[in-house]
Amino acid sequence: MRLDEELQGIGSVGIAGHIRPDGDCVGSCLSVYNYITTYFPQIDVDVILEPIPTIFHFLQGAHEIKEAHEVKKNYDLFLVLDCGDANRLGDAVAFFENAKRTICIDHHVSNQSFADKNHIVSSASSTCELVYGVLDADKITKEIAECIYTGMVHDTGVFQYSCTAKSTMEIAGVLMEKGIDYPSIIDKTFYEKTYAQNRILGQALLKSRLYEEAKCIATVITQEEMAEFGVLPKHLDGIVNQLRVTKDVEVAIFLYGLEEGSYKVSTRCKGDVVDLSKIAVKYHGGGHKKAAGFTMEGNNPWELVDRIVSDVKEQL
Ligand SMILES: [Mn+2]
Repeated sequence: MRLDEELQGIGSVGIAGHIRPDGDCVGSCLSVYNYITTYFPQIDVDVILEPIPTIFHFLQGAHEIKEAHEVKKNYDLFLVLDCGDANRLGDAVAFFENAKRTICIDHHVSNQSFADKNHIVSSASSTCELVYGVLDADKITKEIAECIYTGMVHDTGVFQYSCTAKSTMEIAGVLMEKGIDYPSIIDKTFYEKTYAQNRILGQALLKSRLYEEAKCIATVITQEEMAEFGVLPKHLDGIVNQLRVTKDVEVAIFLYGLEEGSYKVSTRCKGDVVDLSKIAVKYHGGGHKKAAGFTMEGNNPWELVDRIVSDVKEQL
């Protein structure tokens, strides 16, 4: 797929990614947005996402992102990036349904190719890596490079997870030559945490429990704890990864309270023994073999943990 070709004769483009946008979602949406505004100024283009984490506000176009309720339009072309199914678009799903034509670019293994045209590569490190492949490399500006690089950094855990391929490093190398401040992007968007975030991480680790002869680790953060520590759900990124690096642990499970009686579950694993995307699909979520998420209903989060652990046990 070449984006330049897909844009021929198109008057308006909407771009959206998944709810609770992460680095790859924001990076892929904004890289395409900046590419279109730079090289196709005649096209009317919008990015529609839920509010993005402030760490990504430095990216070009971040302040032009719209929320679904602000937009009343039908697009000629609607681009769905880093989103495994239409429901994960949240309120932006209406634009997807009303668009004349839709394209999905994604790397979620659970993606069922739900758009008119689909470019799905589940082995790709990130949607940003796939976006790089559909753009004209010579036209990637420093600002576009920052968006793509940020997404790659976040979905690879700074080029560490096994999804990181030779191509990932080669593309990152090309992006570095565009003059981006890569040490700062990594530090400011990936590693830097607020004092409150470090404290809630400490709380999560203190409460963690081991299961299945210490092959599984799980922890829970309730809504009450989030209020007590002064954090929001978006500040809990990184907790499940810290659980994952526990010595000898295969699977890490992290739950946090959403509204009453509902919990968001994030899971991570190390080896090839467990396929977490299968467990996520069972609970109507999605993701990858080694990183997946879903929502569960229940009043006792530790009982929910028991259910997930028994799902893991079936695969161990
Ligand atoms: Mn992604």
